Amino acid sequence: MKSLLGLVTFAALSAGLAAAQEETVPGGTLVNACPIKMKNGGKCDENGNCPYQITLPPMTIQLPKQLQLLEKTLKEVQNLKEIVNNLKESCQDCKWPADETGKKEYTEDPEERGQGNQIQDLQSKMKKMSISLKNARSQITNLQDQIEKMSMNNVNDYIDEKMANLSFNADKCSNCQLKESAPSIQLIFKDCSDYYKIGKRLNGIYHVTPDPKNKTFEVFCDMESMGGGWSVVQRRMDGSVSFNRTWVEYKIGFGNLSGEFWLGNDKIHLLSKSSNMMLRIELEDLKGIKEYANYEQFYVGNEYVKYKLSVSGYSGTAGDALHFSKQYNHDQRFFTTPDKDNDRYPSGNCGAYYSSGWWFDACMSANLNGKYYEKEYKGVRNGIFWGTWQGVSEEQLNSFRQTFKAVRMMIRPKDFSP
Ligand SMILES: [Ca+2]
Repeated sequence: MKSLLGLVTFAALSAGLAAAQEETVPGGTLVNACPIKMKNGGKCDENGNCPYQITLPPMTIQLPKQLQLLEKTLKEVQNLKEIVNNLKESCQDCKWPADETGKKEYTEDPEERGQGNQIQDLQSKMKKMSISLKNARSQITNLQDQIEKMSMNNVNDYIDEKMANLSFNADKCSNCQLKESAPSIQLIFKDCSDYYKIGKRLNGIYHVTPDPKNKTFEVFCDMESMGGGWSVVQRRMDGSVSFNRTWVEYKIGFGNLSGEFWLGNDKIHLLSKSSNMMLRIELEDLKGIKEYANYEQFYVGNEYVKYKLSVSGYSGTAGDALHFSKQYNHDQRFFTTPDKDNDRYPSGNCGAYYSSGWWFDACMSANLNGKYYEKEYKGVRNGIFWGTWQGVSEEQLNSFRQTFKAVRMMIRPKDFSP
């Protein structure tokens, strides 16, 4: 009974295998398709029932076509897994765009949480940066306001100062021509020519402010000679004032504006800086001969450049003694006083030798601040000197020295027209 069952089972299995083989190998011939061997496998019992042994050949099971898809799918799944892993890895390194508005929603995924933290850090940094930017912007605005206020204050101060100056002048000159002859109100009087422009025609002392950043000071104005409007910077007329002075005295000025004086290097600097100035030098010798020298351009630097002289564009009758020769040239020379040697004479101080403060070369062809002699003199030529004056070149060592009764230096804007 058992053997029969076994046979039936075998037959079914065999048939199934054959069917499967037939199906997977269409059109193929199956030679010895199933070489199954069955034989007696031991001793038989009393009833004659013998054990059977079945030998099966190595088995290859062909699966249905559809099952192939499984493998494909598996591969695809594997690939997908790899891609996802790669994506995850690359996403950990990736940088999120710094966008304030693009807020990311956070999940419980630890990896995503890590990325979320990074974004949070970035966002807080962005926030801080934008706050400090805003602060900087408001600070800049404040500063701008302050600058505007400051400049406005300066202008106001300046106007106040001018108004005070004006009213001071108006009070002082209640009898002068200011009120009746002022065709227009002018706040700034940089030099004498500005007073001339408002109708001032009297010689005298006026207050000028060539540089609003510096103080107003007095200057003697010649409103009558050569068209007027002249600011006088030096005058010699009677020898009442010594010009043998120190650096500081020449710096601030000395003498009497109504008589003999040196206006002061600081003031001369400011006046010559305020406009393009021309210089006029007038000389009168003991015989009463009058000559003049005009220079189209005149400028004196400040104390830091030792009041360096720039002078050019000569015309006149007295000769160009300031540019006498290559050897004697006062243009582009520094100011020297007996106590401050800025000259080009290496063996000594020209100012000390000639008792004067002047733009000495090594040493001079002109010196309008020399000693005032009332008559011709002998010896060291330390008197007022103008090297191109008639007769000077014929002077012998022991002959009398030429000198001057009156000298003055005055300046006026080059573009001034009376
Ligand atoms: Ca020297």
